[in-house]
Amino acid sequence: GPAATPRIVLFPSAGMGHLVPFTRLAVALSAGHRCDVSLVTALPTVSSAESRHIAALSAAFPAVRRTDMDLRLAPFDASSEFPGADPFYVRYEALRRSAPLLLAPLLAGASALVADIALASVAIPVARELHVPCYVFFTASATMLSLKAYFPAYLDARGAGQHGVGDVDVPGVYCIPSSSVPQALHDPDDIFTRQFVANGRALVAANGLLVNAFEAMEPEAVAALHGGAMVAGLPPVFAVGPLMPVVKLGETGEEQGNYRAWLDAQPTRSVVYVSFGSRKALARDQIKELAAGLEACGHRFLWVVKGAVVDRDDAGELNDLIGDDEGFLQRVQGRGLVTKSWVEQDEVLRHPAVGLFVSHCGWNSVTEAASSGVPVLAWPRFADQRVNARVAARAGLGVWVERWSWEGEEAVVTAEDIAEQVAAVMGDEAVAEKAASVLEAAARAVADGGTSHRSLAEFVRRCRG
Ligand code: BUP
Repeated sequence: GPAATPRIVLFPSAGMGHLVPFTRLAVALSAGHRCDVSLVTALPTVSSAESRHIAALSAAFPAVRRTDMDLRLAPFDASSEFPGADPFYVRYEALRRSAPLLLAPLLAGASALVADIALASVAIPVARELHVPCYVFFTASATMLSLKAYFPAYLDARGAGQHGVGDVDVPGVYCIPSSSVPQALHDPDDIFTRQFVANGRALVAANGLLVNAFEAMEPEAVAALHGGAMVAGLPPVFAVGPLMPVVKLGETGEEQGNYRAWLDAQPTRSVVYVSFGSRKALARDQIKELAAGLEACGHRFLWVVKGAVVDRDDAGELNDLIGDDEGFLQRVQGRGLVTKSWVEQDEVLRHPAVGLFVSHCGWNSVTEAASSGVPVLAWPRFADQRVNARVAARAGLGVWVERWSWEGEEAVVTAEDIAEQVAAVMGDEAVAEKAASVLEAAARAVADGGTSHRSLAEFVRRCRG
């Protein structure tokens, strides 16, 4: 008879950068591979974008069941313990400490747990106790997964008494310069570093690792992860990306949707789309230079500006946010559209009017650029983004101006510099052609018989047991 339907429990951490790829995975497993899928939703969510995204998922794909995890039932209140820390990292910590209590009841009857990388070291032992196989889903690049897996060995080899993080030569992948190592990792006591190292050490205890990446874009990293030379005892790695967008948040405010009509009215590949992701705001003086740079570059642009780390806190006026005391918005009216609302980024990137993506290189953004063939002008800001920017540039998905500063470095990137780089990349036909070839490779990977499609099928086969 037909093989049993695997029951897969997905356990994301916080932030759109994690939730979005988890919902894509949920739909790929449920609609694409006929698994019985439930998504653990820790409530209340940190941002309102997350709660809207979860609601939209339920409406569009009721077959993906929601299993709510009420964090108010956990005895641990992380916010008081880490005053001033990034609210998303604080939530990871709350989830990590609550998991032993709150996760176990959700695993009854499960064939497998797929836990977010940020929760790996706590989820694996909970699942093991219940004899449920535990897979870890890495929501960033395969190159970054290599760093995560190798980093504990790097620390151990460095020896006691040595401090600071230098260049990290990940065997078989690349020597990550100290300046591209996520800022937080230079501080061993940082909340992010502690989680990063604990989760990195735990990877060998997982039943397998899924990564939202594909072989053709990161051949060295995928090969090294498979090869065993980088970290002894690493479980099987399934490169299943780029996972395809499936859920739209839906209309929310009056600003929402305006950009669609505007984009429709613009010529083919004439618009520069600018966004730095969902979880950090640029410094005010940098926002000002960016505004002046976009004005000076001469091209049309759609710019999503963020004024706060968590969207619920972002009540300011657009004019104040961009420090617009000199009529910038009036001057660029018609040529530039500036919004602080959520846009459907994937839809924007697939729009024929868009010709360039000025991006912070959050990994989801890179995968969306890859699967829409839009070249990236990479301007990484923090965490894994310089590693991702290098991946994008090496794969031919665009250009990374390596001297541009990131968070914690003093230098403000000037308007002239921004205008010059944007104009140069917009005018470079070779860049556009290479990005189009990355799109072809991405499409091949996820098509029937492609490397990523086969990896996901193999993962499902293992879940069937
Ligand atoms: Br902002 C914004 N619309 O307006 P990343 C983001 N997104 O669809 P991040 C929108 O959120 P981490 C908007 O398409 C992507 O899927 C975007 O994830 C979508 O960056 C996601 O690109 C953002 O990985 O998260 O938000 O900095 O740091 O966890 O990678």
